Amino acid sequence: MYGPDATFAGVPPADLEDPASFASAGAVILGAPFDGGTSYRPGARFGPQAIRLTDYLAHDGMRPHLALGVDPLTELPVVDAGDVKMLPGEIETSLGRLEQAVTAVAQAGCVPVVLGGDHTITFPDATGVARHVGWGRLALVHFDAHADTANTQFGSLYGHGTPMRRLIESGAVRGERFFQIGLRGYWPGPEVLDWMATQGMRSYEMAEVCRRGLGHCLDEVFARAMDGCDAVFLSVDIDVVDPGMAPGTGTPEPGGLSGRDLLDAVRRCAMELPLAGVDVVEVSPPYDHAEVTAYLANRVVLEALSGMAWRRRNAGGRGPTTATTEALTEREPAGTPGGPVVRQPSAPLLEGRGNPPIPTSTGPTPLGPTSPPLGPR
Ligand SMILES: [Mn+2]
Repeated sequence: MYGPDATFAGVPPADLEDPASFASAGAVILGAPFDGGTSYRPGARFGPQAIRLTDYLAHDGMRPHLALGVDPLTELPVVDAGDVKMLPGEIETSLGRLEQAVTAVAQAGCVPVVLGGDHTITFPDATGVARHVGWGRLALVHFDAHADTANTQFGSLYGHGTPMRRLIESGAVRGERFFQIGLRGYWPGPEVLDWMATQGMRSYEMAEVCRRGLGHCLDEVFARAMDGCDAVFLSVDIDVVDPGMAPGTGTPEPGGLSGRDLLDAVRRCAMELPLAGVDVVEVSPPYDHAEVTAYLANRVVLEALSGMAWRRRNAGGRGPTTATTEALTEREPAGTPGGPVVRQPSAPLLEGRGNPPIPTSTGPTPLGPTSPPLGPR
């Protein structure tokens, strides 16, 4: 909607008006250029453009993932349906259009990956996916510095501080299958926390994440997420990362995850859970420096897509599994017999590529103490 009409990493374009253009895609990128729900700094309307364009690699529609050994853009495959038209100042019309777009993509059997936009958009995003997966059958994993569970924001039901409350109230997502990771700071107050507890939400504040370890918290989330649910929506607010590593955002809260933490966590979510929808929100380019935040968001999208492609490859085309990475790792060789090679992310990078064995000889080293002097100094 703003700026050049480019697709994410150069993947083929699709048209929401023409379902055939995305029918065979595994994931469809959608832009949600909306910041009418921000409570402080605006600018997230430029997020989709920045997430699509910020890259030092060619926009060639290929991104072979080193650790996972998949190219999600060609394997899933991924297409980009452009931006949904979201008008500044017309919040309900804008959210309605986005919900319609996400629903259409989900009902075509594709995973919508929505580039925000402020966090208001998760209400229509997860609602649209729940319409396809089943009302109350969609778990939600939410990375954020903020809970976004206020009842109203400046008196409005819609804004970036309220979407999680709207999703639980409507029943699209049940409170007890709503998992929040990375909360911190000075909001919300006791009344809202009481409401969250009543709904059965599980919210990991940063002090708990640091004490118990992010990996351990994720294990706990993964063990519960699929109980009574059929799929998961992943919502990533870039402000879950420390403002030192993600300064370009509207409501920065110091003391967050590292960029590395978030990329690993998103990858694990996509590898270990059957994702049915993703959004990456709150990138505000006017407040960014050296594109630090836009780069991170671009990579968050790629980690999610790569994890999904890995999961699909690991299942050997037999559909989603609910096994954990640990259980999957035990299955050696991984994948279906005769199926594609499945890389374990922590295996040595060049393993299995015909590299010669590491020499064990203890002969003289070329520059040891007995080597000739380098000459006059
Ligand atoms: Mn948020």
